Parts: sequence; structure tokens; C-alpha cells
Amino acid sequence: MKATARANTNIALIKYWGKRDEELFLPTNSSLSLTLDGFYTTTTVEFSKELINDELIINGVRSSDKELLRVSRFLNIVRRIAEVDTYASVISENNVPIAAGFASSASAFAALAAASTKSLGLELSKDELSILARQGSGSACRSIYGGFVEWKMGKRDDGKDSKGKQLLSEDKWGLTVLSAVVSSERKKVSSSEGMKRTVETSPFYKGWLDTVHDDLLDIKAAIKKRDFIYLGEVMERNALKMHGTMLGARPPILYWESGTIEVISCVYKLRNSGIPAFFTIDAGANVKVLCLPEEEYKVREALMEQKGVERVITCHPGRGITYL
Ligand code: 2P0
Repeated sequence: MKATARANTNIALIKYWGKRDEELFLPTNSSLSLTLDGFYTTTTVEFSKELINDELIINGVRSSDKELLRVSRFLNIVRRIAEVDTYASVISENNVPIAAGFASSASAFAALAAASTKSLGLELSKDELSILARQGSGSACRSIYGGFVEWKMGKRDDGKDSKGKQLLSEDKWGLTVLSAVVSSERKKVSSSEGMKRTVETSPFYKGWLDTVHDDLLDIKAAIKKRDFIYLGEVMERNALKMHGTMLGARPPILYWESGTIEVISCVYKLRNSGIPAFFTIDAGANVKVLCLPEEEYKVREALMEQKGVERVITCHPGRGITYL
């Protein structure tokens, strides 16, 4: 049977940065994200006895061996659950710029988890799908759900308690996320490598672990009260702290480019002029700016004027996985 699923990507407000188990993608800290409506992956999966390998086509192009290997490894987990040994054809359409600081792997593995299990007739709950998606890419466990989502790190060694949980659905708080693209090039250090190096070598990583839980509690309180200013402050400090841990790694990791700083300065200036806007940056050079919908036009115009900004993409809270 053939099945198609769509998943949106998500932006972390409290970051996932570090694994305690690389094989199972178990994190060292809980994180929290907002699922977005603008960037998504649509994936069709069909298992067939006719196939002699797994096949992967992304945006109409047969993918590299490295990408196929990662997908096959993931499909092996699905095959184990369903107790089948047939190969699959995976056709994926991505409207997320790959490896540019947007979590394309989040929407990709969330969509793949949903489409592959559906195509084998497995009826997985969202919790089970989240646990499965996590094993393709950590942040994918959050994209199963819409709106604000917490990824609880869990304690178990088998990862059965490490999964996403929706805190607030996408229709409960209207916010705007503007993605200022300052680079659409593939980043030099992958997120997986970046977090591994940071965990192993950065003297600042202990400070991250000591404080990230408090950031999480603070942001959950801000969400509960719909306190936008507090949400923005906590989000911003958490992102800067994550990048601080990387600067202490050996060799150091600096994802930023000159355009990144231009956008940060622009956000500070907007705030000084009375427009509440806050930024966050993932493992890349691009900056996502959070603001209120009524201010979205003004903030967008200001971002567009910055040197190094190639384009600005507007997103709003998005839904979890859907089957097409
Ligand atoms: C996040 N990032 O919470 C953090 C913040 C990047 C910076 O999750 O190794 O692609 O596949 O689990 O999920 C990007 O890392 O990494 C990421 P893997 P992933 O969104």
C-alpha cells in the first residue's frame, strides 16, 4: 500500500543541544518548539516485493548514498516493528532549504515516520510516532504535533519516555516567525557533529546543562500566561547560550555570518523603538525573528533592508502531521 504524509518543521525556542545516546537520539536536555506552517515535507512511501533496495528521491532527484543510508537505517526500525523485510520507495518533496539552519530533518523524519507506518498498515498513536520519528532525527519528534511542543528528554535507556507533548495547539496563540535568510548554503558542521563536539570538548557545556531546565520552566510559564515579552526574552537568552557553548568547543564552532549580526542589531533597534521582536538562531547562520502578527509587516520591512539578508519568509504556528 502507498501512503503520503505531510509534516511541518519546527523552530526550537528552548534548544536541543546534546545527546546522551547517539543510536537512539536521546537528548541531554528537554526542549520546546513551535511548529511552523511555512516549511514542510510531503513524503510518499510504498513498500514492494519488486524492489531490491530502498530508493529515495528528494525534490525529484535521486539522493546521495549518505542520505539513503540514513533513511534505510530508519526504515529498518519500521520494518522491525511491522515484521516485514520488503524494501521501500520513498519520494519526498521538501520546501525547506536543506542544511541552512532550518530544521529540514525535523519535517523529513516526521513525515517519513507517518507515511512509512501508514503504508504498512500500522496504527501508531502520536506518542508512538513521536518516539519513532525521534530515531531518525531528534527534533522530528516535536513535528508530530502542532503549536507549542515540549520534547521531554525522559530517563529511560530505551527512550520510550523521550517524546513530544503538545502544550498549546496552533490556533491558541497567534504569533509570527520571520525567517531572515542570510545564507542558503549547506553548513560546514552538521548539527549532529556540532552537538557531539560541544558535549565532548566545551567547558561551557556544564553551564548549559545547569541552566537549561530553568529556561524551560520560564518559557512554559510565559506560554501559560501568553506573556510575549517574557517568551521572547527567554528564547533569546537560550539561543545565545547555546551558541556560547559552541564557541568554547575545540575546534570552536561559529555558524554565524555577517548578516546574522546585522539581523540581531536590527532586532535590538526595533525593540529600542518600541516594537517587541526577539530572535533565535539554530545551527546555522539564518535568524528567526518572533513578533506579534500586528507588527509583522513593519518587522519584515526592517529585516529586508539589512545587508546580507537574501529574503524573509513569514510563518505562523502550524499543525502537526497530516495524511494526504
Ligand atoms: C533544535 N537543533 O532544538 C536544535 C537547536 C539545532 C539547534 O535539533 O542529530 O537535525 O538529527 O538529532 O534534530 C538540529 O538537530 O539533529 C536541532 P539530530 P537535528 O531544533
